[in-house]
Amino acid sequence: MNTSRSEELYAIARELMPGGVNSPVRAFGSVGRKPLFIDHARGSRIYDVDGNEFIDYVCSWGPGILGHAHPEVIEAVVKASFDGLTFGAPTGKENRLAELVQACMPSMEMMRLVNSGTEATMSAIRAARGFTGRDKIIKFKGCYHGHSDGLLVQAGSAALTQSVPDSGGVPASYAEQTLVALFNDKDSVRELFDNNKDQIAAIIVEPVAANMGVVLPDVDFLPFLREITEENGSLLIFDEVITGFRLGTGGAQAYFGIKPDLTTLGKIVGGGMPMAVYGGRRDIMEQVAPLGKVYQAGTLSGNPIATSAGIKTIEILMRDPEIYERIEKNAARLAGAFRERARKLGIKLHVNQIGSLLSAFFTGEEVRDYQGALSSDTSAYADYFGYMLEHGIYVAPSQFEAMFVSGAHSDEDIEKTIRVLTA
Ligand code: KE4
Repeated sequence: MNTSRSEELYAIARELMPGGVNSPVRAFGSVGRKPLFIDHARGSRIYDVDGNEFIDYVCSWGPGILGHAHPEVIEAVVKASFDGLTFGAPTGKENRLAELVQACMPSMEMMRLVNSGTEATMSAIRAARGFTGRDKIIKFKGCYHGHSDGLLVQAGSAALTQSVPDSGGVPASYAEQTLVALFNDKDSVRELFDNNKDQIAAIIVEPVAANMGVVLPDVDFLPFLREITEENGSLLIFDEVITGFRLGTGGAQAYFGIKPDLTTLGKIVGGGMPMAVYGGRRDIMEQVAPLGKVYQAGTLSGNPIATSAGIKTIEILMRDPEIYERIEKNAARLAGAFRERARKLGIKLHVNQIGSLLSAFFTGEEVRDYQGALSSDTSAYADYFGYMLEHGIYVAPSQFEAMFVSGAHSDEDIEKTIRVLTA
């Protein structure tokens, strides 16, 4: 496969940006290859600068549930652009987006629009601390909530592959306020509450972990988190940056029937534009400036272009709920193809799939927690990545990311992918 133009651009990029990228996972470091530079994308396809075409299962890490450059979303963005890109003042579009989010997730009684998932989780935690007057938070090893200082502790996603789960530059005094439990391990959570009585402001959790690869919650895990936070006067924050509008328009909170105190959204809510949301109980959000003492602000928050993309995306998902049945069916077909591959090639694979999210772990162990995910053979994953790329299929360049199926993936795309997987 010719990648000469990507290599030229990469050489230039490395002089300009750390690792030649604007987000570490894009550097293809954990799959031992040079990154592909993308020229354009449409529907289920992505095209690199050398003209190579791929079926895309990264979907920009989740936003692309409708596929790339959906005509209605592009039209909404172009139309809004002619009216100005940003005003730094309120617009009716922010009301419309917030109303749509609230209609889909009634726990979002009041919310604030921001520009990234990192901003949303950072701000949600500040609101939780401001509301409870407590400093400590609990996160889970291998879960990733963006790169704010206090959350870069035992983080997932590319932090996991860079073997710097604890990032440089984060003062120990910040990290000390972040307690780390184990996903699906109730005792590890109980122990932290027992040893930090009345000091824990909140638990923040990905209700389906997707940054150590996709790891599903045990059936009683989320109800347990809901109960133990209520018992201890702490808040439960669902980080639904990935699961929000992914597991249905109601996200994981509807899927599992758990009402969190606060929720963070990103990715799909902005339809591919820089847009994220944090919100939840009114009594908590009323602590946020200018109403309350918890300060948070943003020049481009709720800007008319990102809100236009998010509004249109959510309207399409609400108008067309059969999308969810289709992408879940296709994800299940791909999960079956991975299992068939394991049988045919006699390799160890453990596949987790929920809705249109899935991960194939190169391990013989069941993957229901961080340790299980880490038991994966990342060099086998790298070989798989290269094999798929050579066959025109673009999957995550890391074992510890999710595979995303979009509404634009056709039966032909799925059948081709199955053929390649089971060849
Ligand atoms: P952003 O700041 O990247 O918009 O969102 C941070 C974030 C928060 N919460 C969850 C559950 C997330 O998955 C993320 C970001 N996800 C990663 C990929 N797993 C983004 C890709 C990247 O870092 O380049």
